Amino acid sequence: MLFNRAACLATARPAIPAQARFLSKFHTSSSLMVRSLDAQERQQHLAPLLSAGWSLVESRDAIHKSFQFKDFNEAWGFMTRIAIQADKMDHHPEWFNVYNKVDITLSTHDAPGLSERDIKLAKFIDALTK
Ligand code: HBI
Repeated sequence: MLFNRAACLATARPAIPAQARFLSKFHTSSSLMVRSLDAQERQQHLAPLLSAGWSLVESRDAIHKSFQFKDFNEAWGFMTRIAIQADKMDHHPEWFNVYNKVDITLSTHDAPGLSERDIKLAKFIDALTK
C-alpha cells in the first residue's frame, strides 16, 4: 500500500474549530480577550477613579487626568514608570507632556472604549503619586 501523505497529514492535524481559525486571522490573543466595561463594572470601578480626579472624555469612551510635578525631571520619572508598566501590560496611555505637566488619556482601542485594562493602569498611575 502506497503511503498517502495527504491523507496522513489531514488526519494528524489537531481539530481547530472553524471559527477560531477564522478569528485567528484577524485578532491577536490579547485583543480577543479585552471587552468594554458594562454598566455595573463602570459603577463599581470607574466611580472611585472619577472621585480621584479622573474625568470622562466627552467625545469618546475614555478617561483623562492631568498631573503636575516639581519639574521636568519628576514628570519624566513618572512617565518612565508608567511606560514600563504599560509595556508589561501591553496597554499604553495616550499622553502629552510639557515640562512639569503630564496629561493622560486612557481607553482601549481593541475593546473599543474603556476596559478593565484602563482601570488597572489608572490605579497604577494614581498609586505613583501617593
Ligand atoms: N493600548 N490603549 C491601548 N489599547 C489597546 O487596544 C492596545 C494598547 N496597546 C497594545 C495593544 N492594544 C495590542 O495588544 C493590540 O493592538 C495587538
